[in-house]
Amino acid sequence: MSKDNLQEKAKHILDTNFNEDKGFTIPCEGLYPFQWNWDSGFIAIGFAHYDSNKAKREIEALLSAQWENGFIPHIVFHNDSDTYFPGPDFHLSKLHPLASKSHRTTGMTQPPVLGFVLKEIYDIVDDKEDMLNFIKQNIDKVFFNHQHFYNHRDPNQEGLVFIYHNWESGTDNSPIWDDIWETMDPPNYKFERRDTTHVDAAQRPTNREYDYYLHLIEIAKAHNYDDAKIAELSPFLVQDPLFNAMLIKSNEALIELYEMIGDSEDKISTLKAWQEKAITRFNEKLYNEKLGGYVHYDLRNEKQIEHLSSSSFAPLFSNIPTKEHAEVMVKTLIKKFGGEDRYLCASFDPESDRFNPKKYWRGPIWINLNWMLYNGLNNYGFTDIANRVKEDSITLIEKYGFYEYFDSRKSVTEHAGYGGNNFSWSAALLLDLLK
Ligand code: 9WN
Repeated sequence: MSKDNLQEKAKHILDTNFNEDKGFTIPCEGLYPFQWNWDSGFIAIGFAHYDSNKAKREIEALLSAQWENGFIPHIVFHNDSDTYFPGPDFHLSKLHPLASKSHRTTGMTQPPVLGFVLKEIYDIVDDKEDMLNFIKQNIDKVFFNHQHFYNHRDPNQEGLVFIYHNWESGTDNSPIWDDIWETMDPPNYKFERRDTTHVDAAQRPTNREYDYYLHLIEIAKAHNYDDAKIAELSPFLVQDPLFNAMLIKSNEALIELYEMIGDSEDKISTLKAWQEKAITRFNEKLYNEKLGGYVHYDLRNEKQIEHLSSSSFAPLFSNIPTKEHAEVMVKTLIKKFGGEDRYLCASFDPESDRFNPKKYWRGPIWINLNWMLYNGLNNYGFTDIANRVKEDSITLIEKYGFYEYFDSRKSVTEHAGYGGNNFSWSAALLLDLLK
């Protein structure tokens, strides 16, 4: 497919998935029928390339469901749909006294991309004045969101925030969580999966995995989604390098934007203080010398989770590693993830016995992680390998279509685009890669 055709197809997907009435974009028809937090951020970047009004509406729709304490939820149920489980009646966000009064949402969040998304879309659009006005109207809401993280999700006040659910990580059934599941013994819940009516069950989590996912929510609900109680009681309490890298990248973007807006010295110095503490602690606590990359930290059991995944390289996007560590990370990436027989970048260590090339976050390639990796490698001047990540992403979409995830093995002869089709962020970020 020519570059023009690919771009037209990508725009068509985004426009089709956009809900004109409510002003947001579904990630994928049937499989994900609501507004998802970090999806919306990536989607807005795609829209900024050809329809800045939709980019703005996307962000406004997400922020319209911000809680009164600054929290931005992971799903906003603007609309009714019975094609997804668990829906609003399961999540019951209203249990939290400061939950949005206007929208039903979940009581968990997702990687905080909004800050850097505002900066990206500002850089993309032609009408800078118009976009800066939009940013002025919304930036304090994002700042408030970061403040909520540092006040409520960092019990040690060390600059790193926790997630209490694998769905907050965005990398839902990564093998990283397997050891945590071993510490839990939830009941066998009765529920009706909807995802496996849209997608081959072999590409999705197991029912037993859903028991863990639901159980974590039940614990949070039993305490009205109170962060302090969750920090005390949740068996899943993790400092995730991807999540924290997104927050740090967003802090950096907010500083740049507030500098452009002017008259924001207090917020800038608060952001700079968060940044310094966060980056220092991130490097002390999440870097793993033996593996040559960043890993997750299990805050409940006080230990690093020693596995490499695509999240291990996300800190490059946020300028967190030293130059020396970045060089080691690139060697790790090439050696473990980047053999000649593979497209970059598998979501989990292909040398691990937990690697599964077809199953959701247990191995396949995701375009949003590739997009970060591409930009991160470029940040540090590793342009050859950055271009390889970009070319691989384009090749996979050209070959298989705008799927949710892809097989990293070049040897596969059958169709190797998995999960949902016409997937919004694959389309949006392709537009950005082709710019
Ligand atoms: C749960 C929407 C979301 C993405 C996540 C991805 C998947 C949901 C699910 O879809 O998660 O949030 O039901 O599987 O893992 O990253 O935001 O695209």
